[in-house]
Amino acid sequence: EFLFWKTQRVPQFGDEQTSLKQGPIDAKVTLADISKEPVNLSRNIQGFEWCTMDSSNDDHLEEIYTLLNENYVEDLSSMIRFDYSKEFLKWAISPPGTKSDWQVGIRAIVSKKLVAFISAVPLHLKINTAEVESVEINFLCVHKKLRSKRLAPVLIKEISRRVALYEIWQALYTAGVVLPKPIATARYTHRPLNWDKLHDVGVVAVPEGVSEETMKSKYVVNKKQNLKYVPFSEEYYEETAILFKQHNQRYKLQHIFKTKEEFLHQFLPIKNVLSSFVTLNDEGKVTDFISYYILPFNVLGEKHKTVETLKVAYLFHYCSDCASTLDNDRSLSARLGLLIQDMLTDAFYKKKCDMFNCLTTQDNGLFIENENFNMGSGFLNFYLFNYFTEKINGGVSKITKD
Ligand code: YNC
Ligand code: MG
Repeated sequence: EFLFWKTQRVPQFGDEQTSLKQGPIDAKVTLADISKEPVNLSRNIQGFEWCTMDSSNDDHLEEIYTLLNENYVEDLSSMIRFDYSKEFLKWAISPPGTKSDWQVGIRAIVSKKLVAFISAVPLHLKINTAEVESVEINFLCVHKKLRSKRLAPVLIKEISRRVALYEIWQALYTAGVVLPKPIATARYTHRPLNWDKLHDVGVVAVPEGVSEETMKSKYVVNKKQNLKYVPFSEEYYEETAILFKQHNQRYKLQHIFKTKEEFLHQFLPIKNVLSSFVTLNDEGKVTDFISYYILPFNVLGEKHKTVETLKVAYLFHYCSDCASTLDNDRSLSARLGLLIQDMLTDAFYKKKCDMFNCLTTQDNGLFIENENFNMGSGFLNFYLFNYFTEKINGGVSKITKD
């Protein structure tokens, strides 16, 4: 059990409470301890070599896209698989401060085919009251034909080494699988938008004794938005950043944005990737910010020849001036309800999304039931590398684009 993870600086299952409440698991490791040579690959596989990818190079981006498109995460029944678009990948793996050697690949030496990938991006985390300079690890992928050869541990060790060379010792990552040892666990919830199409593909079912018509009418999406929106743009940066900071104080695990450049990279709208809006009051002051990203899915298998892709919207970050005090759940709940309904409208009618997903993170518990989001079968576990903290139940506002 966990032969690899047992050797890593992560909290282990069964470890009893230590006197340490929060902090690095190993604070003594220094640059001098880090190898300047890449991790040995030939013990696991012959005929392959390390490479460094660059998502701003179109050929590299195409290769990463193809690897993930054919081999990345599938749902449990292998019915649908993520089809991250190239624009999405570029946005996700190259925020400001990205290092040129943090997009790591493995290639076949002869054919040069890319067969594995892992990436790191810089991340300022706030965990309770502590600010922790870290990275986020994502898009770990091994080609289906090279599974079970312990390449995942090799990729993880190599990215750890390349991150450590910049004297960064902490990381955040999320996974559907349970590993030692989650600091928080969230659940996916799903709000059908295009119910007919989802029903055709088989991702929504009709409960016994309920008619299809009843199901369809339950998920009708308002045509008209409740509030007035403008797309988020640079002119709203100052006000939105202040609101964002204020709202996020509610959460124990937060992604913080230290520069304007970082904030704009995350939140400026990108066609077919990210939608983001602010609402303004009569004086033109920003009162709310809300965003969602779009992920296409491939429908797998022979059965669904007519529908090949699904477009799924994922709620991303938001903030509201209703969250300025701590005992204001009722007003925040009402405002979030309006904001979410409006995002469903935008996602369905303007962006042609088929489903709207959100996690049970942030303040999402305030609207999930009212707005007809259904609990899904998928969970997302949050992990910290080389950092100990007590379990965070609720109060997560870090979103990991998976
Ligand atoms: C996973 N998702 O337990 P033990 S999420 C971490 N994250 O180790 P092998 C994972 N570890 O149990 P395969 C993992 N999945 O012996 C498996 N493992 O200790 C562990 N899928 O390795 C597993 N992408 O190579 C076991 O397994 C060991 O050939 C087995 O490859 C696994 O991006 C994988 O789901 C996931 O491509 C690559 O199945 C493959 O099966 C695959 O024999 C489809 O590995 C795509 C998929 C994962 C998405 C993600 C976050 C990754 C986080 C990695 C951990 C980062 C740690 C921090 C490093 C930086 C430090 C600093 C500072
Ligand atoms: Mg393997």
